[in-house]
Amino acid sequence: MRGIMKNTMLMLALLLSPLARADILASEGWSRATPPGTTTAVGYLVVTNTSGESRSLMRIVSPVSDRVMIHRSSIDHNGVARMWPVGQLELKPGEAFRFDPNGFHVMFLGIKAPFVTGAKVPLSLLFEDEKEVTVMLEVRPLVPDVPAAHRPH
Ligand SMILES: [Cu+2]
Repeated sequence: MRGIMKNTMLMLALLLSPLARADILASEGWSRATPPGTTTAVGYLVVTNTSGESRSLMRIVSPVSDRVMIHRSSIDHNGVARMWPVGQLELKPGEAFRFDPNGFHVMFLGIKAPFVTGAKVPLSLLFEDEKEVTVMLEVRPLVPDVPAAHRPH
């Protein structure tokens, strides 16, 4: 039984390996714990295109959320933080694209359970040709400096 399990796992790994693009690296993934009753959450990470060609990030999915979007936030001329959805994202050759609290973020809409400090949240980046890169976001404590743009819509 053990051997069969091992073989199955190995086969699964082989089947999945074409999806794990070596030329796209996702790292430094993190998120914030969510306050009670909140159905939205944010995620940050760095996506590096180590290939010699541009790569298009088409969409992002996660089993923990109904929908995941790419959002961009900035401060308008009145000093008000705003955010808006971004469609696909093009990563230039060699580019390290950074999602961080001052620019682009991953927006979870409709999370199925609160994000708890210390938990790991899986995120899958879907590139053109259905190439997929999965990263785990580490949930950090909710701190008061969360920009206004990240309050529930
Ligand atoms: Cu957002």
